[in-house]
Amino acid sequence: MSPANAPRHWVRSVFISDIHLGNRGCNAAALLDFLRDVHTDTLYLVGDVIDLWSLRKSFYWPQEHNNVVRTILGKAKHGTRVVYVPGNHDEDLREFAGTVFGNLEIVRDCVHTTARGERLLVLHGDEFDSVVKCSPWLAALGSRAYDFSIDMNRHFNRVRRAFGYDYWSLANYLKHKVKNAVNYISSFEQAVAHEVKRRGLDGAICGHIHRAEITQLEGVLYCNDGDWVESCSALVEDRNGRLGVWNWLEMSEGLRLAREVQAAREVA
Ligand SMILES: [Mn+2]
Repeated sequence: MSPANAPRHWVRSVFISDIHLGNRGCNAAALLDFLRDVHTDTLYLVGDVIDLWSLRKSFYWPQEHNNVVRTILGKAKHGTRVVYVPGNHDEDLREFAGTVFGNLEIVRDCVHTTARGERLLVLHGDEFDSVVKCSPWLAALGSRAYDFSIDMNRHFNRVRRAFGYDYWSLANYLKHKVKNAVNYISSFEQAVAHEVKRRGLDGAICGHIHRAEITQLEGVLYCNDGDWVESCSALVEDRNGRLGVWNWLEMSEGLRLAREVQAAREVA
């Protein structure tokens, strides 16, 4: 017999990103429900966990957002390895890459090895904004132009920030240019695939564009763990190394219905 509040899912790894704590759009309630229901050996926070840009504009920090932080730290305290890969909205934390606090470590990016032995690059994805902006002519120029453009993007955004401009955000751009979204998403995916091949890995797991997906392209695995603003999705690796996108709003609704059916059977 397990207690009623025990996690219902025991998995090997969980990847979540684009939580945007401190922003009114964050769906903290759904994330808390997910975190309580899922036990994982390793929890990867794949960037934009805390929305520092939004906090700087107007301070917003309700109790639920605090509870998310406390729940994650609580998991770390109880044995979950937590790996934090900062994104562009929590870019300030990139300075602390290499820091380890008990079970919590901050890294710029890292390689996750699945139970099946696939080596996957874990990174937020804003690194590719410049490539996506410049595509398709960049793709024609080839590999070195890609790498150069990624480097330039980092400097470009540092200068923009110094002058008080917002970071150019691919996710926001896509929302306002829905017509071209398909082209932009595919050039983002291509840029990720390029980086995976450059590093000699099997695939990548990223966030940033708020669109959960698992797909194979150019011979590598592309995974995106979605977001907790709209889709409320996570990328989950089960005990056997199988990866899946969990859409928590659908799953938790499904669980609730299953419990109701079970309860009705018990009454009948
Ligand atoms: Mn981002």
